[in-house]
Amino acid sequence: MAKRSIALLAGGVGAAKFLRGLVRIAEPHRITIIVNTGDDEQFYGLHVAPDLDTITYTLAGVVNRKNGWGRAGESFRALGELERFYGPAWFNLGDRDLATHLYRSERLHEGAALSEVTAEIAARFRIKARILPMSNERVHTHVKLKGRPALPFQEYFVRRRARGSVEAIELRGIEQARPAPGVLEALAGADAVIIAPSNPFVSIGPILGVRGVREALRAVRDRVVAISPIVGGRSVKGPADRMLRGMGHEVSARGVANFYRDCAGAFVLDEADRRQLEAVRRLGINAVATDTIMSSPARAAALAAAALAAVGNHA
Ligand code: FO1
Repeated sequence: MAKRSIALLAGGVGAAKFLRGLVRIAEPHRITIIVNTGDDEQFYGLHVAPDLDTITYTLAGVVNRKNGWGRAGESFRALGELERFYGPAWFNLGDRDLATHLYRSERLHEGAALSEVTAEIAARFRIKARILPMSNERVHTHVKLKGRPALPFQEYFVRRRARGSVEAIELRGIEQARPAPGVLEALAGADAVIIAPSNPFVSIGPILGVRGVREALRAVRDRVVAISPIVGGRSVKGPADRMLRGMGHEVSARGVANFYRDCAGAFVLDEADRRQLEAVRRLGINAVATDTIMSSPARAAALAAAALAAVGNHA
């Protein structure tokens, strides 16, 4: 069991899967998870924070395992009633999940910061790891498709099923966003900083865009390891491959490593991409190959151990 302190930069489902492994080899109370909030959206007057909730529900063991998001054993009766007033729903908010959004929204309305509310929710779910939103200020990710105006992220991802050629990602509000309390301290003080195998543009990109975060990572670059979400030229899940292509990047593990080269000293790619090790090393990054497909918590734990070892931390 690693006694070291670990910071994880996280999006939603991929990062949560990775965490199921990380908590097997590292003490949860030594883990700080810095979570993307660019995907947050208002529905029915409620503040929904999908990535924060995916991480929380996964660590609490109450996530819907099939989807990777939302609650297990969920029902959708309230959503059915909401459709009476608002028309057909395209974003599936379950009855149990709604309780979290109601609580969060009420507390934000009272003036609490998102980081405070996130800690309260985590405590109610008896989570020992520290979960931090990247910022208490609102950042709203928009996706610009070819020939169309930019869409809010959830409209692109869920309503349009991530179809279309992505030209650019807009992180609205990013210039004003300050890191949430504890974010920069966690990065500076960690024995290892792991960039989860999440989408580099819409999951990790917003976190790196928050004032001071990229600089904080550069300062500890030797302790930062990123994990490729691209295997064999395709994303393991989601539209990362299409985004890389659409925005003119190489669609490969090397293409992702290049994106992180200034702030990550180490990079984990899949065995299937072993041939790219030398090319990544030529970017000045310590590259290692291992099995990155997290088909079970045990495999996710092995991946977490390989990532820690790449920055000199052994589980
Ligand atoms: N993803 C979907 O593909 N369809 C949904 O209806 C949906 C609802 C949803 C509700 C709450 C929540 O926390 C997440 C939800 N997600 C849904 C997942 C979410 O869109 C994405 O996983 C993240 O935003 C990307 O990390």
